[in-house]
Amino acid sequence: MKRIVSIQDLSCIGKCSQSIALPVLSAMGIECAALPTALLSAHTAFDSFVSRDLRDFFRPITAHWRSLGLRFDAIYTGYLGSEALIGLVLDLLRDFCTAETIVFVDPVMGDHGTLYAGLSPALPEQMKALCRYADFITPNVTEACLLTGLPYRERHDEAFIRTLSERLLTLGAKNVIITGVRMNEAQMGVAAADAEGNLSLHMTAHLPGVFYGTGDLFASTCVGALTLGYSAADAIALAADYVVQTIRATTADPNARWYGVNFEDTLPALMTRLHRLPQKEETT
Ligand code: PXL
Repeated sequence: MKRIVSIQDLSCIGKCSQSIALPVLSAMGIECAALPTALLSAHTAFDSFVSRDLRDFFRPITAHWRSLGLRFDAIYTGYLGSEALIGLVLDLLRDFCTAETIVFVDPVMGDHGTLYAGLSPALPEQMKALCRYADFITPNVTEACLLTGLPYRERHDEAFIRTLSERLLTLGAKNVIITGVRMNEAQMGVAAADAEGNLSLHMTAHLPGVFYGTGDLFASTCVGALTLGYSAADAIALAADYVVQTIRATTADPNARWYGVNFEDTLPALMTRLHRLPQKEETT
Protein backbone atom coordinates (compact mmCIF):
# COMPACT_ATOMS: atom_id res chain seq x y z
CA MET A 1 0.00 0.00 0.00
CA LYS A 2 1.27 3.47 -0.83
CA ARG A 3 2.08 5.80 2.06
CA ILE A 4 1.99 9.61 2.10
CA VAL A 5 3.11 11.90 4.90
CA SER A 6 0.78 14.89 5.19
CA ILE A 7 2.37 17.87 6.92
CA GLN A 8 -0.15 20.53 7.93
CA ASP A 9 -2.28 21.66 10.87
CA LEU A 10 -5.16 19.86 12.47
CA SER A 11 -8.14 22.20 12.78
CA CYS A 12 -10.73 20.49 15.01
CA ILE A 13 -13.59 22.32 13.30
CA GLY A 14 -13.42 23.61 9.76
CA LYS A 15 -12.83 20.65 7.44
CA CYS A 16 -9.43 21.59 6.08
CA SER A 17 -5.80 20.42 6.20
CA GLN A 18 -5.44 17.07 8.03
CA SER A 19 -9.19 16.57 8.47
CA ILE A 20 -9.44 16.46 4.67
CA ALA A 21 -6.12 14.73 3.88
CA LEU A 22 -6.74 11.80 6.22
CA PRO A 23 -10.20 10.73 5.01
CA VAL A 24 -9.55 11.48 1.33
CA LEU A 25 -6.26 9.58 1.15
CA SER A 26 -7.68 6.67 3.17
CA ALA A 27 -10.65 6.50 0.79
CA MET A 28 -8.18 6.40 -2.09
CA GLY A 29 -6.53 3.33 -0.56
CA ILE A 30 -3.43 5.16 0.61
CA GLU A 31 -1.98 5.16 4.12
CA CYS A 32 -1.80 8.73 5.39
CA ALA A 33 0.79 9.49 8.06
CA ALA A 34 -0.49 12.78 9.44
CA LEU A 35 2.15 15.04 10.95
CA PRO A 36 0.15 17.82 12.64
CA THR A 37 2.11 21.06 12.82
CA ALA A 38 -0.41 22.92 14.98
CA LEU A 39 -3.70 22.22 16.69
CA LEU A 40 -6.47 24.78 16.24
CA SER A 41 -9.95 24.74 17.78
CA ALA A 42 -11.20 25.92 14.35
CA HIS A 43 -9.62 27.23 11.16
CA THR A 44 -8.60 30.85 10.88
CA ALA A 45 -11.70 32.01 8.99
CA PHE A 46 -13.57 31.83 12.32
CA ASP A 47 -13.73 35.14 14.20
CA SER A 48 -11.68 33.63 16.99
CA PHE A 49 -9.97 30.34 17.78
CA VAL A 50 -7.41 28.91 20.17
CA SER A 51 -4.32 27.21 18.85
CA ARG A 52 -1.24 25.36 19.99
CA ASP A 53 1.94 25.32 17.96
CA LEU A 54 3.27 21.74 17.72
CA ARG A 55 6.58 22.71 16.13
CA ASP A 56 8.58 21.41 19.11
CA PHE A 57 7.21 17.96 18.46
CA PHE A 58 8.19 17.86 14.78
CA ARG A 59 11.77 16.60 15.22
CA PRO A 60 10.95 13.95 17.87
CA ILE A 61 8.30 12.53 15.51
CA THR A 62 10.59 12.42 12.48
CA ALA A 63 13.48 11.02 14.58
CA HIS A 64 11.20 8.16 15.67
CA TRP A 65 10.15 7.54 12.06
CA ARG A 66 13.80 7.46 11.01
CA SER A 67 14.56 4.89 13.71
CA LEU A 68 11.74 2.75 12.27
CA GLY A 69 13.22 3.05 8.78
CA LEU A 70 9.95 4.44 7.44
CA ARG A 71 9.70 5.50 3.80
CA PHE A 72 7.06 7.59 2.07
CA ASP A 73 5.90 7.44 -1.52
CA ALA A 74 4.99 11.12 -1.32
CA ILE A 75 5.68 14.02 1.00
CA TYR A 76 2.74 16.44 0.99
CA THR A 77 2.79 19.83 2.68
CA GLY A 78 -0.17 22.17 3.13
CA TYR A 79 -0.85 25.06 5.52
CA LEU A 80 2.37 25.60 7.47
CA GLY A 81 1.59 28.91 9.12
CA SER A 82 5.10 29.95 10.11
CA GLU A 83 8.49 30.47 8.51
CA ALA A 84 10.20 28.32 11.17
CA LEU A 85 8.17 25.28 10.13
CA ILE A 86 9.49 25.52 6.60
CA GLY A 87 13.02 24.95 7.89
CA LEU A 88 11.82 21.80 9.66
CA VAL A 89 10.14 20.56 6.48
CA LEU A 90 13.37 21.13 4.52
CA ASP A 91 15.17 18.93 7.09
CA LEU A 92 12.49 16.26 6.67
CA LEU A 93 13.00 16.33 2.89
CA ARG A 94 16.72 15.75 3.39
CA ASP A 95 16.01 12.79 5.70
CA PHE A 96 13.22 11.06 3.79
CA CYS A 97 13.46 11.93 0.09
CA THR A 98 14.60 9.31 -2.37
CA ALA A 99 14.70 9.55 -6.15
CA GLU A 100 11.18 8.03 -6.24
CA THR A 101 9.53 10.25 -3.62
CA ILE A 102 6.94 12.68 -4.94
CA VAL A 103 7.38 16.04 -3.23
CA PHE A 104 4.04 17.85 -3.39
CA VAL A 105 3.89 21.37 -1.98
CA ASP A 106 0.59 23.17 -1.64
CA PRO A 107 1.84 26.64 -0.64
CA VAL A 108 -1.28 27.50 1.38
CA MET A 109 -1.04 31.20 2.27
CA GLY A 110 -4.14 33.06 1.15
CA ASP A 111 -7.07 33.58 -1.16
CA HIS A 112 -8.95 36.37 -2.93
CA GLY A 113 -5.76 38.46 -3.15
CA THR A 114 -4.83 38.46 0.54
CA LEU A 115 -2.87 36.41 3.07
CA TYR A 116 -4.90 34.31 5.52
CA ALA A 117 -5.44 35.96 8.92
CA GLY A 118 -2.42 35.73 11.19
CA LEU A 119 0.15 34.83 8.53
CA SER A 120 3.34 36.85 8.27
CA PRO A 121 4.05 38.83 5.06
CA ALA A 122 7.50 37.19 5.21
CA LEU A 123 5.99 33.71 4.68
CA PRO A 124 5.96 33.79 0.83
CA GLU A 125 9.71 34.39 0.74
CA GLN A 126 10.34 31.28 2.86
CA MET A 127 7.79 29.27 0.93
CA LYS A 128 9.85 29.87 -2.22
CA ALA A 129 12.69 27.87 -0.61
CA LEU A 130 10.36 24.90 -0.21
CA CYS A 131 8.95 25.17 -3.75
CA ARG A 132 12.48 24.71 -5.05
CA TYR A 133 12.45 21.03 -4.02
CA ALA A 134 8.94 20.25 -5.22
CA ASP A 135 7.91 17.92 -8.01
CA PHE A 136 4.51 19.65 -7.90
CA ILE A 137 3.31 22.94 -6.44
CA THR A 138 -0.39 23.81 -6.35
CA PRO A 139 -0.82 27.52 -5.56
CA ASN A 140 -4.11 29.26 -6.17
CA VAL A 141 -3.83 32.54 -8.10
CA THR A 142 -3.38 34.56 -4.89
CA GLU A 143 -0.53 32.33 -3.72
CA ALA A 144 1.01 32.30 -7.20
CA CYS A 145 1.06 36.12 -7.12
CA LEU A 146 2.54 36.16 -3.60
CA LEU A 147 5.29 33.80 -4.75
CA THR A 148 6.12 35.69 -7.95
CA GLY A 149 5.45 39.30 -7.00
CA LEU A 150 2.95 39.73 -9.85
CA PRO A 151 -0.04 41.92 -8.93
CA TYR A 152 -3.18 39.91 -8.07
CA ARG A 153 -6.02 39.88 -10.59
CA GLU A 154 -9.57 38.54 -10.35
CA ARG A 155 -9.74 37.77 -14.08
CA HIS A 156 -7.09 36.01 -16.11
CA ASP A 157 -6.12 35.48 -19.71
CA GLU A 158 -3.69 33.03 -21.23
CA ALA A 159 -0.82 35.55 -21.31
CA PHE A 160 -1.19 36.23 -17.57
CA ILE A 161 -1.33 32.51 -16.69
CA ARG A 162 1.66 31.79 -18.92
CA THR A 163 3.74 34.53 -17.25
CA LEU A 164 2.64 33.38 -13.79
CA SER A 165 3.57 29.75 -14.49
CA GLU A 166 6.89 30.66 -16.10
CA ARG A 167 7.83 32.72 -13.05
CA LEU A 168 6.75 29.91 -10.71
CA LEU A 169 8.85 27.41 -12.64
CA THR A 170 11.91 29.60 -12.06
CA LEU A 171 11.50 28.85 -8.33
CA GLY A 172 12.65 25.32 -9.18
CA ALA A 173 9.48 23.23 -8.98
CA LYS A 174 9.24 20.66 -11.78
CA ASN A 175 5.49 21.08 -12.32
CA VAL A 176 3.25 24.01 -11.53
CA ILE A 177 -0.50 23.58 -11.04
CA ILE A 178 -2.39 26.85 -10.57
CA THR A 179 -5.92 26.56 -9.20
CA GLY A 180 -8.75 29.08 -9.32
CA VAL A 181 -8.03 30.32 -12.86
CA ARG A 182 -10.91 32.50 -14.13
CA MET A 183 -10.98 33.13 -17.87
CA ASN A 184 -14.68 33.90 -18.10
CA GLU A 185 -17.87 34.22 -16.05
CA ALA A 186 -19.06 30.64 -16.38
CA GLN A 187 -15.87 28.70 -15.77
CA MET A 188 -13.15 28.11 -13.24
CA GLY A 189 -10.03 26.17 -14.09
CA VAL A 190 -6.72 24.64 -13.23
CA ALA A 191 -3.59 25.44 -15.29
CA ALA A 192 -0.70 22.99 -15.45
CA ALA A 193 2.78 23.92 -16.67
CA ASP A 194 6.03 21.99 -16.81
CA ALA A 195 9.67 22.82 -17.45
CA GLU A 196 9.36 21.71 -21.10
CA GLY A 197 7.11 24.70 -21.74
CA ASN A 198 3.82 22.76 -21.91
CA LEU A 199 0.81 24.63 -20.58
CA SER A 200 -2.64 23.08 -20.35
CA LEU A 201 -5.95 24.10 -18.83
CA HIS A 202 -8.63 21.95 -17.25
CA MET A 203 -11.84 23.97 -17.04
CA THR A 204 -14.84 23.20 -14.84
CA ALA A 205 -18.06 25.03 -14.03
CA HIS A 206 -17.72 28.11 -11.84
CA LEU A 207 -20.15 27.86 -8.94
CA PRO A 208 -20.71 31.14 -7.07
CA GLY A 209 -19.97 31.30 -3.35
CA VAL A 210 -17.08 30.95 -0.92
CA PHE A 211 -16.17 27.35 -0.11
CA TYR A 212 -13.51 26.80 2.53
CA GLY A 213 -11.18 23.83 2.25
CA THR A 214 -11.62 23.24 -1.47
CA GLY A 215 -7.92 23.92 -2.11
CA ASP A 216 -7.07 21.22 0.44
CA LEU A 217 -9.59 18.87 -1.15
CA PHE A 218 -8.02 19.44 -4.57
CA ALA A 219 -4.45 18.98 -3.28
CA SER A 220 -5.21 15.83 -1.26
CA THR A 221 -7.00 14.18 -4.18
CA CYS A 222 -4.32 15.24 -6.65
CA VAL A 223 -1.35 14.00 -4.58
CA GLY A 224 -3.25 10.77 -3.93
CA ALA A 225 -3.85 10.19 -7.64
CA LEU A 226 -0.24 11.01 -8.56
CA THR A 227 0.97 8.58 -5.91
CA LEU A 228 -1.27 5.87 -7.35
CA GLY A 229 0.42 6.39 -10.70
CA TYR A 230 -2.01 8.72 -12.50
CA SER A 231 -0.50 11.10 -15.05
CA ALA A 232 -0.50 14.77 -14.01
CA ALA A 233 -3.34 15.52 -16.46
CA ASP A 234 -5.50 12.66 -15.13
CA ALA A 235 -4.76 13.54 -11.49
CA ILE A 236 -5.73 17.17 -12.10
CA ALA A 237 -8.95 16.19 -13.88
CA LEU A 238 -9.93 13.73 -11.13
CA ALA A 239 -9.25 16.27 -8.37
CA ALA A 240 -10.85 19.28 -10.10
CA ASP A 241 -13.99 17.35 -11.06
CA TYR A 242 -14.26 15.93 -7.53
CA VAL A 243 -14.09 19.44 -6.04
CA VAL A 244 -16.86 20.68 -8.35
CA GLN A 245 -19.03 17.66 -7.54
CA THR A 246 -18.49 18.36 -3.83
CA ILE A 247 -19.38 22.04 -4.15
CA ARG A 248 -22.58 21.02 -5.97
CA ALA A 249 -23.44 18.61 -3.14
CA THR A 250 -22.77 21.35 -0.61
CA THR A 251 -24.94 23.96 -2.34
CA ALA A 252 -27.74 21.39 -2.67
CA ASP A 253 -27.77 20.88 1.11
CA PRO A 254 -29.92 23.56 2.81
CA ASN A 255 -28.17 22.75 6.11
CA ALA A 256 -24.63 22.95 4.74
CA ARG A 257 -22.16 24.49 7.15
CA TRP A 258 -20.47 27.72 6.11
CA TYR A 259 -17.01 26.64 7.22
CA GLY A 260 -16.48 23.56 5.04
CA VAL A 261 -17.78 21.48 2.15
CA ASN A 262 -19.77 18.21 2.21
CA PHE A 263 -16.94 16.01 0.99
CA GLU A 264 -18.22 13.23 3.24
CA ASP A 265 -21.22 12.94 0.88
CA THR A 266 -19.07 12.62 -2.24
CA LEU A 267 -16.24 10.35 -1.06
CA PRO A 268 -18.06 7.20 -2.24
CA ALA A 269 -18.29 8.69 -5.74
CA LEU A 270 -14.56 9.47 -5.68
CA MET A 271 -13.84 5.88 -4.73
CA THR A 272 -16.03 4.63 -7.58
CA ARG A 273 -14.30 6.90 -10.06
CA LEU A 274 -10.86 5.87 -8.98
CA HIS A 275 -9.30 3.39 -11.34
CA ARG A 276 -6.69 1.67 -9.27
CA LEU A 277 -3.53 1.22 -11.31
CA PRO A 278 -1.18 -1.65 -10.54
CA GLN A 279 0.71 -0.75 -7.37
CA LYS A 280 4.43 -0.24 -7.74
CA GLU A 281 7.01 -1.56 -5.24
CA GLU A 282 5.99 -1.71 -1.59
CA THR A 283 7.49 0.71 0.91
CA THR A 284 8.64 -0.59 4.30
O1 PXL B 1 -7.79 25.55 3.94
C1 PXL B 1 -6.62 26.23 4.21
C2 PXL B 1 -6.38 26.40 5.69
C3 PXL B 1 -5.71 25.43 6.38
N1 PXL B 1 -5.48 25.52 7.70
C4 PXL B 1 -5.91 26.58 8.39
C5 PXL B 1 -6.60 27.60 7.75
C6 PXL B 1 -6.84 27.51 6.37
C7 PXL B 1 -7.57 28.57 5.67
O2 PXL B 1 -8.14 29.46 6.22
O3 PXL B 1 -7.03 28.63 8.46
C8 PXL B 1 -5.64 26.66 9.86
